[in-house]
Amino acid sequence: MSSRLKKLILGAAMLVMGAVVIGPACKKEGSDGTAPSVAQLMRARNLTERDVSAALRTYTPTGRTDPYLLFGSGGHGGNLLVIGVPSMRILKYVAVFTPEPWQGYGYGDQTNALLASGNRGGQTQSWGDMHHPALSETNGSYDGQFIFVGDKANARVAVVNLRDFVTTQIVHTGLMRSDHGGCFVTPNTDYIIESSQYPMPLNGQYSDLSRYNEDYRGVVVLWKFDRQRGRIDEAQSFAIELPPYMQDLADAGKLVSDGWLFLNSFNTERAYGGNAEGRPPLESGASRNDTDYLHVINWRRAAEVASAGRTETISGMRTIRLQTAIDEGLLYFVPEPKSPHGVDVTPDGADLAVGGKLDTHVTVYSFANIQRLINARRFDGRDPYGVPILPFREAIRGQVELGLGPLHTQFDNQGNAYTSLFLESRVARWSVRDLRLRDKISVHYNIGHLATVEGDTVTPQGNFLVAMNKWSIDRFARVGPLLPQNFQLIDIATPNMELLYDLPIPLGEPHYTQMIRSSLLHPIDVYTPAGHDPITGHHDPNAVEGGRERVERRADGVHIYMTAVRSHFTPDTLRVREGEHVHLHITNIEQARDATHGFAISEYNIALSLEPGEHANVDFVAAHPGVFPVYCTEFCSALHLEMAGYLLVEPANAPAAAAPAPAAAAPAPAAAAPTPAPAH
Ligand code: CUK
Ligand code: CUA
Repeated sequence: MSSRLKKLILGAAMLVMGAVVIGPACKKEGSDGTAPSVAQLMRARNLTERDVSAALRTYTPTGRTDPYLLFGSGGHGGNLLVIGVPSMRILKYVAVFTPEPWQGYGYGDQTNALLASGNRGGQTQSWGDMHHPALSETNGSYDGQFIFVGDKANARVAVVNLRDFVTTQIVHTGLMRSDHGGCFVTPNTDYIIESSQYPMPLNGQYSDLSRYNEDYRGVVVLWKFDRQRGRIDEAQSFAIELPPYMQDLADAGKLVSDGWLFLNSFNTERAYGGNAEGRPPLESGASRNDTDYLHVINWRRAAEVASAGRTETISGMRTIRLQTAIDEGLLYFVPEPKSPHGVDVTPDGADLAVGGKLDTHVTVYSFANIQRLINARRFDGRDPYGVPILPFREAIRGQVELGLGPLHTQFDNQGNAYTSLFLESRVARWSVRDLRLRDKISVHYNIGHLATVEGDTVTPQGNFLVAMNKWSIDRFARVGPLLPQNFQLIDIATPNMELLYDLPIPLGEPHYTQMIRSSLLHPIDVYTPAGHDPITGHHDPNAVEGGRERVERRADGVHIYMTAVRSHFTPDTLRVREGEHVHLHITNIEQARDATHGFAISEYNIALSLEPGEHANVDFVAAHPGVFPVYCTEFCSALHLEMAGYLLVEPANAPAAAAPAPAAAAPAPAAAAPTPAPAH
């Protein structure tokens, strides 16, 4: 038993014993004005000693913070979850693919352009299906600087800067319209990897399904990350064409396997449905073969091949054609058992664990064996596209029988692996070295991914595991037919895994999460100096200093330079004419922690969140004449309700005499020069 647990149980036992001693003295529980004892509470709430012990392991008194943060995909909610562990308190939803009014994301300022950069096919994409977050890594360990997230629905990757937990970039390529194997990063975050899920013609053009084998393709994209700039460099990114299997989850090699990446696939049958056209439905068509192919890809060599120019530009992306990938020895296949799902590289980089949804085993491949077979060119034939296939028996180190529906695997610092069993609704713990099942714990219900602390890095931390369960059925009070998912916190530092806490997740369906020590993150509290644009990461050229507020009419419309500070906007009367193009430049000049102001204009669908020191630029056309209240949406001070004003949109046909003198609109000296951008 760990000493941590002993202390906890001892603590709980003392509380309980104390309660038992004091208990009888207190006749009417709590009725004499004293707080009920622990024993009384346990009786009243029908709690066992085990429940109390679980509570003591998660309860976090006010003012104390969590040692771990869980970054969870928000599924088709499109945004990123940040949850403290072990308290399981939800700390933040970071807006990424979906407009989010609290953060003013997509409601008028420069975030509109950011969201619009994720539009595809000339179509506004106002949601995403976020599956896999990937924290940036240095030498295979999380470094707490960035997190990348993938959108399965529209094949997009977004960059979130963990300096301020703000989305700064969204990229996509015409090579794919859905992704799944991604994001994940190479051990120094040189590349963020994204692979397609549902094959399609890489040029994005129409081709009938009857031409599936010839025209449809999978693809893996290596997005080059420029850590200095905190941005993906699209020009330095490249792709590798793959056969039209359904590429699935993926992981990057590390330490001994650094330089390689591994993608699962299913549907090597190349079924494509058509159940009303005399063909088998996709689900049965794709499950006929006993094995599918694990893709083994030499990404470091691929990067050399791409820089040497052995690529073709397709849909605007440098692409290594399938034949080139085969000729250059970049791509190999190894069979993997029926309907594989997760592939997870062990912390030492030596082995890969693959779960087969329709198999009871996790198959453990040896990277050394794979290399030996590649170097000896020991192939068991080739797939229909000429990709060499390595012999299964010689590539694996062994198989562990775990139970029904193994999906994903994580690791701890004691040599254990933890695999989710979807069909069985359990987590299995097994020893990586001897491939032996140690124990299992039930979860509720239908677990998908699971996360241990830094459990996919070279430095896993152990202690806690979070099971991400798809169904919650009877775990929570009834709220109608659409139920939340259930994140369950499990203590893995105990001899037997113990379930501690259920957290309902009432938005989207989370898939993967990653858990990191909070101490590795160093986010800022305010933007200093004031006038910062969180998306560019720079001082905004339109930033406004106190006393320099002004109104300028230019060829492109009216520019109103404003400040926000407790408890007023300056100017607070915004006078414009109907049809005028309005540019608001608003700086929250506060430098106090948590001194956020909102900025909303009725009817114009404008809602900003201005964090201390943040600058926002808003563009809109004053299409509707009238009187529109403008107010702060954050209860920022005792005079918050007074932090308001008016947008006056004067009708176009109003007599000229009604136009106000400029001085009335601009309290700052009219001659004030634009604020120079201070050195940053
Ligand atoms: S997938 Cu959802 S449970 Cu997209 Cu990682 Cu396995
Ligand atoms: Cu500012 Cu309320």
